[in-house]
Amino acid sequence: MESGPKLAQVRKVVTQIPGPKSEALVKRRGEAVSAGLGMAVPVVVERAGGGVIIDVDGNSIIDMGAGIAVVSVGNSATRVVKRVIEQVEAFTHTCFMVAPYEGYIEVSEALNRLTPGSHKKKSALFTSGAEALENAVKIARKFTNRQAVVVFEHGYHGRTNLTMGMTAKNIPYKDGFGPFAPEIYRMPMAYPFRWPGGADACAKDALDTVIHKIEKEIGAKNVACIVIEPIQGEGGFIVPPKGFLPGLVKFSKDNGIVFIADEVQTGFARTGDMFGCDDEGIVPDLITTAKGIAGGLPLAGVTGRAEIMDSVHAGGLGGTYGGSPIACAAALGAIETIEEENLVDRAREQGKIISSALQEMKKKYPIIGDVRGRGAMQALEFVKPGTMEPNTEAQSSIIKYCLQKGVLLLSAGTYGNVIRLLPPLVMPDDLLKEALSILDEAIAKA
Ligand code: PLZ
Repeated sequence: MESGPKLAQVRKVVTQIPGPKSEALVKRRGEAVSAGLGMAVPVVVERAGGGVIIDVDGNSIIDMGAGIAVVSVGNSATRVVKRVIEQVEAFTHTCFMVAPYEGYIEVSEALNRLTPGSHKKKSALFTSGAEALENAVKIARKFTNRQAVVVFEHGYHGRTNLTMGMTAKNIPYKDGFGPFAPEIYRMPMAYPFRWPGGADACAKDALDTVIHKIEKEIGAKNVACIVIEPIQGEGGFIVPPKGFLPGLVKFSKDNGIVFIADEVQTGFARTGDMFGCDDEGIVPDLITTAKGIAGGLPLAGVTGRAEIMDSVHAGGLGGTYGGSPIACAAALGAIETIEEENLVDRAREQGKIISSALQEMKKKYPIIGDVRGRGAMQALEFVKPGTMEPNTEAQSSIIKYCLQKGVLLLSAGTYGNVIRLLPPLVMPDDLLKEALSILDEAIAKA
């Protein structure tokens, strides 16, 4: 492998985790950094490469979060590093709206080529996922000359004012931060595990309910866009049942509504397809991307039908840093890595290893209510045995146990009872299996 992990791909625990150096730095953090910032693990990073994180105490920790689905190509991936260095030496910034550069154009071409659908597409680049969502909504409103934005329960779209309003969960994202932007309507989500009428009825019932609510409560002709994650990320890796997304796409098309797929978390090979939409072959009008696009540098995109993307007046979109040349260079390195190293297939292979391990665990442990996801984006939902009651205690004790053993896991879910697996796609199989066996051990202990 040309773009390989530079650090030894091993788990190695040499101190208690967190170790003394991490503890000291976390203390300093507490003095210097706003208490408003969360911290999934109190472990301070010194280096990271491939599928491991080395902390300041010398522990080598298996990274099952990839910085929330960002470093899918691995941390400090060779092609990303090389292109970024070349770019930094050439120039660091001109602002694309002042004087353009090829990297931005090339990333846009790649997005137009890789995203679902063979129609004529165009792109615009931004810095964060939330900013991509903001702009997708701006574009949809301008194109349709309508205002209403339809989103879903358990959805997550960001922390800016508009995207906070679009995000479902109050704590920690919204509490006390209102007022939120108007004209945002939240619909029931097709969540098979918790659908009142049962998983089999979920797709049809949910679709009927959503359409009914849009027609009766908003009026379809007032809806600018429907925004949905093909698999909900922060909400707990909720996979809508087959038929739900195609039904929404059809309803959107029939009613002149812009269908926006938020692929910030699902995009770029994560789910075992290049995009989450590919699984059912749906073609969104607009698609938002970020995270996995650029191997850790801040970049985001909105890509979609040329006539929609071009409906905005010149100068209506932009930002000082959007599509920074350095982030674009990183994206070109990341996209090259994904394509040349077949990371889509790799996500599928990891997916097989993960789902067989998780299904085995589900048979053994009654606290596992549900196993779900696709490819390298899978999760466990914990319940109190024999009930549907969320088991948050189990979730947090399992995450703690794994961290002490040198495995970093991320939480998720509206009810705080989901553990999600998002390994870098370049992680070697043996390391992935080791992480899964420690997870198994942790669940047995819980
Ligand atoms: N849309 C689907 O997953 C970011 C949030 C981490 P930004 N998810 C991680 C946190 O707690 O802030 C996300 C996402 C989906 C949009 C976003 C927003 O992307 O790059 O964090 O703005």
